Amino acid sequence: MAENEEKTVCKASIEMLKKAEAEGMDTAFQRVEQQKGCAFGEAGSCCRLCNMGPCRINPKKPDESRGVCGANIDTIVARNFARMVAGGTSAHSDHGRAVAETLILAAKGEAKDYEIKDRIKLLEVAADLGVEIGEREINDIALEVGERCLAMFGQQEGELAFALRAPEPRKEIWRDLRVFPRGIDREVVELMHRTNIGVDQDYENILMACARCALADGWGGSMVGTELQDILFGTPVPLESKINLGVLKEDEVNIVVHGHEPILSEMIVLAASLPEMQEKAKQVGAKGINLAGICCTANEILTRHGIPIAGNVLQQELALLTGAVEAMVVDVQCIYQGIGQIASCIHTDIITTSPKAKMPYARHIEFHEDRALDIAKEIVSAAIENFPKRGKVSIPDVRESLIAGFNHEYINYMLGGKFRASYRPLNDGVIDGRIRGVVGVVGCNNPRVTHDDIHVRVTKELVANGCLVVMTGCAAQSVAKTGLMLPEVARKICPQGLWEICEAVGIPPVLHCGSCVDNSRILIACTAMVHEGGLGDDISELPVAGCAPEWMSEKAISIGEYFVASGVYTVFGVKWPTLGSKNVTEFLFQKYGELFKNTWDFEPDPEKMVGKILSHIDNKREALGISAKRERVLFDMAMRRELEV
Ligand code: SF4
Ligand code: MSK
Repeated sequence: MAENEEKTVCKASIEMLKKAEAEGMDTAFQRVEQQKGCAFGEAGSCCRLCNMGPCRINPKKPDESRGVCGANIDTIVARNFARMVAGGTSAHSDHGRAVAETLILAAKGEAKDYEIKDRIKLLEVAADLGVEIGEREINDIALEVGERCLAMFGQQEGELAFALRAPEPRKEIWRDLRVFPRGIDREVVELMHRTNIGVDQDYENILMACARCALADGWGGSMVGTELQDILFGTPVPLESKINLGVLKEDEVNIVVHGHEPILSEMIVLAASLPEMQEKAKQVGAKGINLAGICCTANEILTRHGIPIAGNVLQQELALLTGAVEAMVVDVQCIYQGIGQIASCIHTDIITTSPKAKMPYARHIEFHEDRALDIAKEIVSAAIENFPKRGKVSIPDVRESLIAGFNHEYINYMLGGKFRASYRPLNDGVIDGRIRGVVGVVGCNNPRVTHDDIHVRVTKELVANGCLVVMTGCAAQSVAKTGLMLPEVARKICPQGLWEICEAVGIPPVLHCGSCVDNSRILIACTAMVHEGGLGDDISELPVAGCAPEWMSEKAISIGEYFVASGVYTVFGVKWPTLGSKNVTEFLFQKYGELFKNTWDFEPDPEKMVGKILSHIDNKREALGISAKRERVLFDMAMRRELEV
């Protein structure tokens, strides 16, 4: 059995894992050791799409067998990959749909607790969608924007409106390849249909449909989610907060919100701040109410309100083991069933809120937008009532500061100022070599690799080699825990050109850009770099890359797929789900390069991953005629120690 120090590099998590061991509690870190996996499943060569199966093809002898229906290994592997894309797209997009529905209710006055917080963004989105502005009331405009966005889900033909924001050459590629996304739901349904038994049996055709579906996520469902959340809850601006289990408080009622949709968490933030709720907490002996987040919902309320983060996805069970959480309030996605079992042994209430996501050992308080604040108050009250039932508490004294809340709008503003907002300084920094390239490091944690370790190593090496790093999701939280999201680290770790820019603008070299759906912000930022000029005519020409070093969710595959189809070279770590088929893997890793001008890649070793990203960026710089020869900075132990927190 692995030592706790091999399971995670996060000190707070190590402390909690020791506690779990001492108390005989089970977490993902232990369960992963019992689940050894299956070679066929890992290769993507196991099919259970119909009741004649399951059928398994040995990837070492792919020509020796076929499925009962005659499916070969290429078809099976491609179909499994496609279903991951469809699953990921559906999750992001259903989230986006919920936000569109809330905006419509708010605009009609039927969700009285929500209001339009960012009117400028509403007008910008309205203009992009061709919604008339004129002298109309703000709620009329919001209603039409919400309805137009909602209609994107059921759209049957034509081109998704937000995808029209992409650079012209990119749109031409999509049109030529016939992968321009039509409607969001249509692409998901079609991909699920194609991968039924006896439908699409041409792996290349399936993989092209994957691109179309994923584009409906990045430039559709996820973008609807991000844009409308900004309109409803405000576009984030940089603010300071704290992260790690040490943000929980021994003398306050701790409520942890976990999941993805800020429709719920925004109301919990409001309810917890009400004087009546604070007073209620005092009546049960607590000093107040302390709200913290886990996973992406944490990123949403961090970037809009500065609410601290208790941890990333692999810390959800560990947060409960502190014994200090009165309620963990969950909605959808990335919520481990294991939290229910832990909660059943302690005083914590797991409160499910979505009719789409119920779980054993949980209490269900269903959330409805038309009574949002009242329901949020009910949830906060339930947590307060739990406070006197607390047993022994042990909160790791580990927390770190971070600055979060960067996005396309703020980059524009911070570089160009209010009156000449522009990407010009960013593009100039890239062109003159002070910024070598821009890399998105995104995705989940996965207990199959040491928790947080690869995120941190990859990110440190990228910034040490002159790259500006933009992060989302749980990856962002891994790195924030090490203090890398503070402006003062720039001079310590970055080459001179990059730290000069960071200091001049007052930013860290690693920018926290939000949650999983906010990867759509990175698409917009890439498009803005193209439009600014000097770095080519298409996203594929930019010296940029993406990676997900510790990914686990289908959503990560969908994100990677839309990044690649949008022209961004993207490397994933841990394991790669198509290795059972040489043809499928080559299509994604090579043929996509001819078609989409950049490819997927797989590299579990963090140093090699950074090497691949840097050589890709340098090749792009050379193609643009802006290359400058430079040595790779390898991160040695002394440098690692210097940045230890
Ligand atoms: Fe087997 Fe074909 Fe059915 Fe898949 S679809 S389980 S390969 S018979
Ligand atoms: S929460 S999808 S574990 S990033 Fe978005 Fe984290 Fe991955 Fe879930």
